[in-house]
Amino acid sequence: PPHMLERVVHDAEDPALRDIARRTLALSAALRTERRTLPVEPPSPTEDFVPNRTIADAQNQEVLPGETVRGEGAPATGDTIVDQAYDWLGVTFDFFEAAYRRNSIDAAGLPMISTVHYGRDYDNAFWNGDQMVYGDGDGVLFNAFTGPLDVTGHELVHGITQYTANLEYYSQSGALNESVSDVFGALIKQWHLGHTADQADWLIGEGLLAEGVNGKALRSMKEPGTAYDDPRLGKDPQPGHMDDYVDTYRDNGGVHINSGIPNRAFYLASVAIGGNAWEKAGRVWYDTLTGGTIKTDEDFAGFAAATIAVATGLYGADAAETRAVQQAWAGVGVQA
Ligand code: ASN
Ligand code: ZN
Repeated sequence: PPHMLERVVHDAEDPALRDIARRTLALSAALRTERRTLPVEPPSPTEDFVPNRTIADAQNQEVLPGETVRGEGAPATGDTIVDQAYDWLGVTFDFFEAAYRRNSIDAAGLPMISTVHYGRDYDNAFWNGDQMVYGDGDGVLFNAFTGPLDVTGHELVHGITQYTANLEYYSQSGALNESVSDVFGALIKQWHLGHTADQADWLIGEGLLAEGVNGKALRSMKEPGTAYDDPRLGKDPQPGHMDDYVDTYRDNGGVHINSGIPNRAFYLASVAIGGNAWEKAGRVWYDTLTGGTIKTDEDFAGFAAATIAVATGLYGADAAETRAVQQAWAGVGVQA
């Protein structure tokens, strides 16, 4: 014990013995310091994740991936479509690192590939299982699909879903697949703009509709069904409540239609919780998507129950956050 060594240091006749005691005391003091400082050291590495982007040009053909025109770290090309695709992939990558410490699509730094100038007057963007693809739009109904940040976010999140919950792209699980792409697409935009849930517009694809089209965006998470109403496009077909659920064989069983219901549930939970939506509601949805507890053919009720279980684990059963998630699902008519 130290107090005995202390006595030896002061009282021992033999100078060699005093010296040994002094050194033993010094060593044990050093060890006590070590033991005290070890647990406060950060438990996990804090290395920065590094994106790996490739932008390819299909040169108005429907070919994939096309010619590589910009790789990671390469300077801007001067083609605003190419450079926009590159920049929005960077913001999307940074969002997942900053908000959820996820390293790219597969959480292991998967290279991100986007093909632009796909087809001629091509009015869509998609994830094909391996990469993102963007049309230039026809300029009459749609502008270029590389324009809105949340469209890039939406397509990349199809990749994240593929590597995690792998929600089947049909019926309710397909609408959930569509919805989580909209949820994180919206959150990426909110994070980039520094908008709280209250400040956000909750629109998907704002700026995508060409001039002269009667509408404000592709979808509205706040008010599904109100994004556009144009003679050429028709009216936004999204419901925001189970009472208006659309039973159809089209669109893989209405995956882009009934996604309005879980979209609105996320919006309701976010505004009820308040603050930055990516922090709490987003964390609940992210952990639900990636946590391995939902089935590939999960329905709305099962997904809702999973979000409530995640919120309960994060915040507690009686927490305001958990009640907000429960009430959000009840608000769109989903019985969890
Ligand atoms: N833009 C659509 C989507 O990402 C394309 C599609 O339906 N495959 O869902
Ligand atoms: Zn989609």
